[in-house]
Amino acid sequence: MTNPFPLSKDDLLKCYRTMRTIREFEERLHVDFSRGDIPGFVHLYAGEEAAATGIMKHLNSGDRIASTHRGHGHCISKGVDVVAMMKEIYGKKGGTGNGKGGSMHIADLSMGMMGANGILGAGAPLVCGAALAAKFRNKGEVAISFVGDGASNQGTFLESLNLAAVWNLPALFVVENNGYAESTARDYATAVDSYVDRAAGFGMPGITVDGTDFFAVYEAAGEIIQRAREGGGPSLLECKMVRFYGHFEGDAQTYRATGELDDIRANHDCLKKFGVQVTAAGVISAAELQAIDQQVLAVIEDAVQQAKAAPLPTLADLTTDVYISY
Ligand SMILES: Cc1ncc(C[n+]2csc(CCOP(=O)(O)OP(=O)(O)O)c2C)c(N)n1
Ligand SMILES: [Mg+2]
Repeated sequence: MTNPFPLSKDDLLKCYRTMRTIREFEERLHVDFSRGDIPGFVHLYAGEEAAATGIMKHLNSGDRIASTHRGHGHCISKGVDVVAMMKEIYGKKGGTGNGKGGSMHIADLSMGMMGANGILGAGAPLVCGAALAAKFRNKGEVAISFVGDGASNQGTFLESLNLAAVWNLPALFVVENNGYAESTARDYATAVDSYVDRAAGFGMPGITVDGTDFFAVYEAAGEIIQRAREGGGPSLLECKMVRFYGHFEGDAQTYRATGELDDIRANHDCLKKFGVQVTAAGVISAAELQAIDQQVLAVIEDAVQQAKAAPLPTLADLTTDVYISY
């Protein structure tokens, strides 16, 4: 049997495991949040896994990313520990921010994950800084900013595109276009249809891909990341995608069309698509995928149990982790 894919079987299994880990992490948060177990606010990445995984597969720990309010998928695919993430979301000690940040402030600088961000468009200027540092270090590292379709209209994002182009930075700007900003449809609030056109307005290449197709994302991201590593400058990648849940947990989603969510799950599930592609090609069996599904469920259950058992931060913890010493 020949493998028609651009990745080895071992790598394909790893990517499937990453996508499945994101999915089960989010499915579990959905349940636990509705039970009232989780404090604060949670925005789920379920449905969008192929984008983060297809892009991050090209990155090393020296490459940096800046994430969004919907950041769990970016964190997991960049290699942040799921137990530390779960503890953080549960507001417990031992979390990535010792339980003081929650879902929208997960960061792990040791993995090049500069942070989720509750401020729309705030990651893009950070990525210009990280990419400028990478350019000076001259080791071929890149920095990637993720924004939603809504955040792509923020001034910070547009200024960052310009700055990255002017400075010819090894930066990549990923627009995760899931069609909505909260309840506002993308087409209602964004002047151009094509992000490729928008990229051209800043003098950089742009590519639009089906963000629910892992291989389409992997291929497009590979091309522009390689270009950035070789000094070719920044690019924009639009991933058209779907979100399985509401804007935030608790969103009644009255703005969705009738049948929209059923259609998304039935016809635009990136994990199902990946499964069909690799099994139809005879590279991976359904049993191999199911074995990973079972293993991932156990990993997530263990993360939740560890998070529940971990202590809450104390009053004294309020004054720690405030400043960083270099
Ligand atoms: C600067 C700023 N303005 C407004 C908000 C409130 N807000 C949070 S998420 C969101 C919608 C974001 O939509 P999009 O960028 O498409 O990302 P998605 O939620 O679809 O992943 C808004 C308006 C914010 N957090 N920051
Ligand atoms: Mg959106």
